[in-house]
Amino acid sequence: MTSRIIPPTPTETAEERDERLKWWREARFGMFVHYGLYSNMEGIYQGKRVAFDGAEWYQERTGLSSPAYEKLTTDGFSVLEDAAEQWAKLAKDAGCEYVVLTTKHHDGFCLFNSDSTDFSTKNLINRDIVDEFVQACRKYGLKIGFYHSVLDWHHPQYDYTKSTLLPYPTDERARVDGIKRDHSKYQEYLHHQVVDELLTRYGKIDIIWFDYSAMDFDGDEAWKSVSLTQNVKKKQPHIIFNNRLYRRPEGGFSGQEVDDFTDQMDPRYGDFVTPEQHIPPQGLGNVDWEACVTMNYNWGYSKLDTDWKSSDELIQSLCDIVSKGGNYLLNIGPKKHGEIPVESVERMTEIGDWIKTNNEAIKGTKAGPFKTLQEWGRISTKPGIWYLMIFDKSALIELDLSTPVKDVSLLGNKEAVEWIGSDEKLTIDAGKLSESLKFPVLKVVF
Ligand code: JFZ
Repeated sequence: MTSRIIPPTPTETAEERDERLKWWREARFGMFVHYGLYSNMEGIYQGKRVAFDGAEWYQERTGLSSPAYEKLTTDGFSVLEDAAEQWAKLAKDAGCEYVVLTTKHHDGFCLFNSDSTDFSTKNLINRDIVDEFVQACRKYGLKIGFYHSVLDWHHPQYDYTKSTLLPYPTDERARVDGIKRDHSKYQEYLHHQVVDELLTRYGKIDIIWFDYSAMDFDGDEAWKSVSLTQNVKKKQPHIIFNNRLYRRPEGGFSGQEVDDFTDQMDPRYGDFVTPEQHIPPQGLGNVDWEACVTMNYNWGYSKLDTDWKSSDELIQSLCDIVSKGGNYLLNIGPKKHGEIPVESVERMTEIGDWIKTNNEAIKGTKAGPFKTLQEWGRISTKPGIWYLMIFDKSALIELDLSTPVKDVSLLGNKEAVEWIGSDEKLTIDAGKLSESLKFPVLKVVF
């Protein structure tokens, strides 16, 4: 490994950065879409579930070579005429403010028309799915995010030998062993696709979500990240980007005992950090973060993965993340033709129904006022306002105050709320709130 190049400090001022990140910080909720050739397999290989998770890593999970993978997954691949429209509409109904689509995943297959490869929907089915996606998002007033894998299992010059930690399909490894590769050719390809194609041809793009780097291969060495980032910013100065062009935290993106994003919590590496399948228990202080999460165990659709989280759990996760100052990027993995699994539609719709009533407690709010979490639920805040998002409707809520309360009301409901307030304490018996409400939200005004 050559010595790491520390990317230059961004030239924008703190105020400019705040302005650029404003909509994203207020949004709080977005939808992730994992769709690609692997979706055509629906997580099944030779009649069996290909793996517990990682249906989108189908090529790696099966060990198929690129030609074998291509042959199997392109067979019968077709996309519903209005697939992108369905994804965008669901995001809107769910109360999302933005959607992030996999323009290319690790298998290298492009959902867009590219000058530099035939491995795309354009060549296969004469469709530019990215274009359709962009149009659909604009129709529904959603901000647009492009996920783009910097790993590429298909490009002939992508040199997997440079990292022992980034995955590469086993048979592919055998197939190409001994072949000299020029990784700089791959870097050119990557830059061209991101800067000259994805960020040039589709108008204003709001987020670029790169994926991903390893401890032994990242940043400028791996992706020429300094010029890539500069050129991205030149094309789309307002764009917001994650930090996965740089190495991930020591413990991985998920489940680490301590949320060690310390060497990543720096604007030089990106605008936000990306805990994955994991909500940092104490939040991440002043760092912008977005937890990306699946509804079952897989990002790509997996027919036999029927272990769906309940809508209640997902709504509670949203409240939890918002109460800790993060964003929630909740995934759908459309089926082979782009149809959204009915389970995902149900859950997104139920979240949307809850948000319709309680939008005010989510959008534009900041983390709660207390370090210790409340057992009965979560709190988000705006200046002079606390939103108590109640999970346990039998709880007796007691909160320490530093300013006396002026008023307490129930979002989406006119019924009067009984509360007892002194200068130091607010007491509310949640058991007296209307029975029918799911996760009621009390608005406390100071
Ligand atoms: C990555 C992808 O591999 C995955 O398919 C999905 O797209 C997800 C959103 O992002 O997942 C990763 C990447 C790296 C690690 C874990 C999950 N890691 O290094 O711990």
